[in-house]
Amino acid sequence: MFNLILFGPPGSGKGTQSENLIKKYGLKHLSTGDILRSEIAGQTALGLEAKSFMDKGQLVPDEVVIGMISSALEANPEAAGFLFDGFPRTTAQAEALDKLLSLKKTEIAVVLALEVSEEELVKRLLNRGKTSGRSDDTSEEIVRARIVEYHAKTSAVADYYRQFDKVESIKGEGSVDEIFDALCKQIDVRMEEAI
Ligand code: B4P
Repeated sequence: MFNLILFGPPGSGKGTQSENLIKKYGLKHLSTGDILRSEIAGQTALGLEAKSFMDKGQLVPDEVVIGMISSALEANPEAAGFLFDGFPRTTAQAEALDKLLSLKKTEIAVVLALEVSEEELVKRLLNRGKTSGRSDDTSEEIVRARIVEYHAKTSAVADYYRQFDKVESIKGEGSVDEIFDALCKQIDVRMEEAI
């Protein structure tokens, strides 16, 4: 099994690149943002709780997203590997993920960290907000709150994986194709090592 984390601040291109990477490598895409938005669309109790945090640009509580990922892993026993997109976003989530994967006798092979300047992030998200219908992309105040939340709680996740030498930083500015090629190079190296 080959599992990777696509890491980076909101708007860094995680969702965009994940779509292409899962096709090339046959991995199962697990995006906590997508799962939460589908819970909101279905007006479930979980979705209603999550919406109150997402609309303010805050992270949803750890126990909610860890439970979601645990169920998703159980629901995909035949997967060749997982691409985690937008998860883990706190050190507690990273530790929980490591435990869940070790129960399945597997682990994270690599964390690919997309690096993008703050002004570019704000520009991309507000631009997407014009058409996406995502309420967290429409106001600059909420977009900036998400970036603050990233620095306060999420950037530490990269430090957590650095201690295991699993982080590769990738320049996340440039064309989608250029960034895709840079990501694939790193994945191919780690896949070679895993054989
Ligand atoms: P997510 O759904 O994960 O969304 P995101 O961080 O905003 O980034 P996304 O990956 O979708 O966007 P992308 O960079 O691809 O999270 C939303 C919210 O859910 C969070 O704020 C939080 O409240 C909650 N949540 C999710 N997971 C959680 C967790 N684990 N714990 C707690 N809470 C959680 O793309 C952005 C834009 O950039 C797009 O318009 C795209 O077209 C554009 N773009 C991409 N690549 C580009 C490039 N190279 N050049 C120019 N534009 C580009």
